[in-house]
Amino acid sequence: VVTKTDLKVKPLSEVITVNGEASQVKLLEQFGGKWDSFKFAPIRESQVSRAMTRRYFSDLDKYAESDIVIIGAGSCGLSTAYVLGKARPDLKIAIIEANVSPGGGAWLGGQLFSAMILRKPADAFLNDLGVPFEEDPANPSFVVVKHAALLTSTLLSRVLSFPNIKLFNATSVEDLITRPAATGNPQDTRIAGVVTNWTLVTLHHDDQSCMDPNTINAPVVISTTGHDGPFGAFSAKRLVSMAAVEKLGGMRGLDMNSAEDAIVKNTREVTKGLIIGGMELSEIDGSNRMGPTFGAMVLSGVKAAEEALKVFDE
Ligand code: AHZ
Repeated sequence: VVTKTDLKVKPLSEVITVNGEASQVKLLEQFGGKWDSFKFAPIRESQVSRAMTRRYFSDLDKYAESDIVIIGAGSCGLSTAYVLGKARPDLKIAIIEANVSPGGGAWLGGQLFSAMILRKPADAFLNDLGVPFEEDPANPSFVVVKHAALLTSTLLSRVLSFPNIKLFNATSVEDLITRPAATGNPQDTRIAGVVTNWTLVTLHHDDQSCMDPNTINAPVVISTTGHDGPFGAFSAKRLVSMAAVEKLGGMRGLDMNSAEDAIVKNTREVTKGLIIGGMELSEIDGSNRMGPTFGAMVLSGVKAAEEALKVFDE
């Protein structure tokens, strides 16, 4: 812990240990002990506004026609984006996340606990991503990441670094864009994109007059909005209300063994143009929940990416 007194009597470089990080040492060489003459480069406020808004609106313009839209940036949606970003740098991929903070339920391992459990063979995903984990000698069937936030923050930073992926957070998918089937059968309806709005607007449709949404067209939409709840299972429920799916299976009780296998194996194109993965799928299929084990979420992301790539590899 660095105290004010320490800083007065010693140069920063002597007080802070930096675990041998060269870049940090250089920062200390650059700034350490020179705070009296410290000054940021000058700025005008409007430059900040323009730098942000120009980029945001240019992204809205660019991604209005996307190749893939991922709904939800939880553990499944982010894993899907990671695999797609690595496999196909040529595709334009938009992620729409209702929350300000992406990550869904993956900032904790479960309840209020920090460690995250992933059943094997999901350790292969961690190795690919470069996230360290421990083996648990008493429990050889799973591995442990010391803090769920380590997995989530690493996934996020990798996903956000891909130049072909744009995350629109604080933005909700309010509806799906549809194209009628030649058969006239609603179950053959094709999904052709998403209807979006800023989440704060979405939350106020009941007490404000009409605030029309925005749209993104895409030949492939991947929905990973989690199980039912205030925000969850969005596309699953919408498919039922538009008669593209007859009725929801409804998520069943907790059974780790059957739940994780089922979610990974059944991650698929549920309706033409719409792949569903992660816990949202349990609402379609009536499969069990698994509780706080995340192997199925990351591997459902791998399967969702594989399903999506079939469309572009054809
Ligand atoms: O904010 C939601 C969350 O970040 C987002 N989302 C939901 N509806 C949306 C909408 N538009 C945009 N209409 C939306 N975003 O989707 C994300 C879902 O993340 P999640 O962590 O809830 O779902 P997941 O399937 O990736 O992971 C599930 C983790 C669970 S739940 C569970 C159990 O209950 O047994 N076990 C596990 C491992």
